Amino acid sequence: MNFSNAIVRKPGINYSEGITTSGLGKPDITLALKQHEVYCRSLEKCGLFVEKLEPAFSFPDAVFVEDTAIVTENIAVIARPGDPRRRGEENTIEKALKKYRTVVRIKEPGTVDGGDICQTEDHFFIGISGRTNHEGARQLKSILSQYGYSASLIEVHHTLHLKSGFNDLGNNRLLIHEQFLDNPAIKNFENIIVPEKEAYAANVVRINDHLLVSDGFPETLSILKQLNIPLIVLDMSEFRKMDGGLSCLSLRF
Ligand code: CIR
Repeated sequence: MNFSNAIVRKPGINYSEGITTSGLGKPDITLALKQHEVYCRSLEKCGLFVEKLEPAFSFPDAVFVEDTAIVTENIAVIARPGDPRRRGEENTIEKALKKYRTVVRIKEPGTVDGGDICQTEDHFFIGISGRTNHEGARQLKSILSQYGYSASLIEVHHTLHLKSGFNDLGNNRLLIHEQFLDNPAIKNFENIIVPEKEAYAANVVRINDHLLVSDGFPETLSILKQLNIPLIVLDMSEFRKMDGGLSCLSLRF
């Protein structure tokens, strides 16, 4: 998969009022803005044109744009956030995506968060989680199949989203939490397991020739160094405080 564009959204001044279970304390907005800026520059380094949306002040979690849509080569699917506090964010992203793709929507009673969707080439893994329900997954699978993509469902029990613990590394490799290892849907992949104490580090983002990796997880870093993919290591401290990871800060297509 080759990407040329990204959409991101700057964190707003009320960013710390978003949803969190992390127990890591209140994020520092000045530092979050700096980390976001470095993140955007890294996307540019990977060859992407980065469109930066202004904060959406009614939605403190709106910086996590990944959750609002699933963008493929031919179609953008506007998600329907699983947490009612985030519902409405998807409308603000629809406007931005319409410039690039035809858009279709996930409809009630379906719910889908983009963080539950992991693409590997022409296949999509759809996490069934506290945010994405079976009806949302059914609708998404049906839309994707009309555009030539296959999909399989993966139950997510221990994390917020599928991609909190399950990510594509390219070349038929996945970086996963151990909980997913026995899943028959991934038996044909080379599965690299993230050490339990570094669980957060499983959320990596493959962009063209690079891999974005979170700073502060030395065991995972040394595993990833062996893959011979140029790594970009980023400090994510202020996004982790709000349960966010590297992938959720952008839509890439
Ligand atoms: C939420 O709970 O929805 C946000 N505070 C974090 C969303 C993180 N999104 C992602 O990992 N894709």
